[in-house]
Amino acid sequence: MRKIRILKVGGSVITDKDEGAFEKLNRDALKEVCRAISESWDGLIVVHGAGSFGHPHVKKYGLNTLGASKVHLACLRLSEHFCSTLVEFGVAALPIHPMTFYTRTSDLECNVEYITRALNSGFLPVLHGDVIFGKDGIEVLSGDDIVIHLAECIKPSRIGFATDVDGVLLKGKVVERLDIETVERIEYEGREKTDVTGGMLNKIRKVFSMNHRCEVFIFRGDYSNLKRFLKGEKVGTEVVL
Ligand code: IP8
Repeated sequence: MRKIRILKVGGSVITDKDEGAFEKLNRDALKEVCRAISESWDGLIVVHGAGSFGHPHVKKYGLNTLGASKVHLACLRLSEHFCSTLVEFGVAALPIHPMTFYTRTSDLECNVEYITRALNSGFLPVLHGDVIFGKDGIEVLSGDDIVIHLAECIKPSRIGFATDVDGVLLKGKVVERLDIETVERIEYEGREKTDVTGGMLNKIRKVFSMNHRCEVFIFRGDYSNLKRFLKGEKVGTEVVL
């Protein structure tokens, strides 16, 4: 059976997320990401974050219907940038927008069959962080949650999280193999004493909560690291499940 891989490209890789940035694309980084993907995308699913095309909008507009509309449209603009850059590199990118694809009643629900069909037809499915109809109204669905959900349904052989740091850092050094004991130590020592940020800790917790077992890597999303991940090599921090 063909091996499936899921790659999450953090919003901080392809957009400028600095304080005050509003819909600022990091065009050069996006091109490098798409160039790496174009060289090995068989059985690949891409999920990208919203970066400065989503988070500042939620803050500014809120999540009432008009706010959600504006947030969703900004997410669509980033998806359009991502997918059209992939197409420029010869990749048959198929944008899938969570607002019209996912809902949450108690759990997340979507038509997973559609994604496997897209893969089997030779498309590269591209999903992204978005707003969705949730349990009690509109809610934000992060790209990380999409990755975990798809992993449980589609059972990939490896998952990569391309971020703006070299991996999980402890005392300034990249942790090569991150097991649950190390995570518990980080939590025990308190994250103010480590350089593991709240966002990273959250991501790690989500990965460890997954039932599906596969290779998971967290690494800086530059061209050479992405190539290594897509070639099946070890890169950055390996999360040992
Ligand atoms: O950047 C967040 O997705 P993420 C989506 O993957 C919105 O966390 C709308 C802020």
